[in-house]
Amino acid sequence: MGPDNEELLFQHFNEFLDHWDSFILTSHREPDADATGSEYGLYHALRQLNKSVVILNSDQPESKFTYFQTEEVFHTIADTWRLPQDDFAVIVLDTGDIDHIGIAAEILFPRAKGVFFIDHHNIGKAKDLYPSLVAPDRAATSELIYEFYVNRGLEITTDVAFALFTGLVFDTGSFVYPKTSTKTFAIAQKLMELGVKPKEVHSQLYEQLTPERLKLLAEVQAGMELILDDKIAVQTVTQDILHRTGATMSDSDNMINYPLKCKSVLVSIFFKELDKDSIKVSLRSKGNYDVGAFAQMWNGGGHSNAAGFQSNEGLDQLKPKVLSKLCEFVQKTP
Ligand SMILES: [Mn+2]
Repeated sequence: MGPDNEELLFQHFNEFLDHWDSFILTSHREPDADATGSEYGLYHALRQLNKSVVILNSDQPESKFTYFQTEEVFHTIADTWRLPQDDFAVIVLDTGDIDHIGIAAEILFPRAKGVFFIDHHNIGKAKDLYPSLVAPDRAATSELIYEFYVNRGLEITTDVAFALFTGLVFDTGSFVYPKTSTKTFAIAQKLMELGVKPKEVHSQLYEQLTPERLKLLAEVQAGMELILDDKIAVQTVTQDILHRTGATMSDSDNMINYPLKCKSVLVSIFFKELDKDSIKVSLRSKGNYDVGAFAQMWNGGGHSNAAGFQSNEGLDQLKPKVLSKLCEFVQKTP
């Protein structure tokens, strides 16, 4: 997308803003650092433009994604009393897919007088249905919000600079993912000039692990097995391990992804013992190893590279059965 085209999109957005006095900002479920950074940025931009504005997401963001806020602005759709009494329009940030918004879409869309999407993803059908500012060549939605401040000549406070910088760092994997551009670095420079300390942002995002989670990680990885010529990685969390480490089951989130960093690993499987006869099994894969189809065989579901199922069998009975089927399944995949 050329810059001229982007300018036109900003013009559409400005026209949209002119129509309403009251706005609700929302984003995808489990809002991440780019979702919250761009929401926080746009919230303050619209306040400067004398608009009334509320942020209502389906889920409360993790605190590491909102550390930059100096006032409480992130609310969930459960706080419906915050819905404006008068007409309002909705601005959706950081997703182009209505299905990713969650319950907020079901409650907000029927009541909204207008809906506008601001996003940087290549996918999502919303741009065919609603007016939008979608720039797939941009590394983060936070970049677009920065450009909006420039476009309207608004003042970027240090808090907002931190928020937008956090979005940039997160969505670019600390300035290395493919969409990281010279524009990204130029924006990062401006935000630093406004007072952002990159080390502080990095520390808030990536150095907040609890000791319990670190101990859990050590135990889970110590128990990891590689089977089928190192093609399948198997990890397990038992109630015993949780007791020993003081961690909770949610502390094991994302640990399934780590083995995929290994060249030879094609499928990562993770067993969670919720209790003695309730086991949750998650699967992740690379390439054409369709773990969604595998999960369906066990009455579960998901996507081709991320899926799962649940069983009422004990870990000792279930695990060998699942692993032998999984080996067959991987061997059969062309
Ligand atoms: Mn994003």
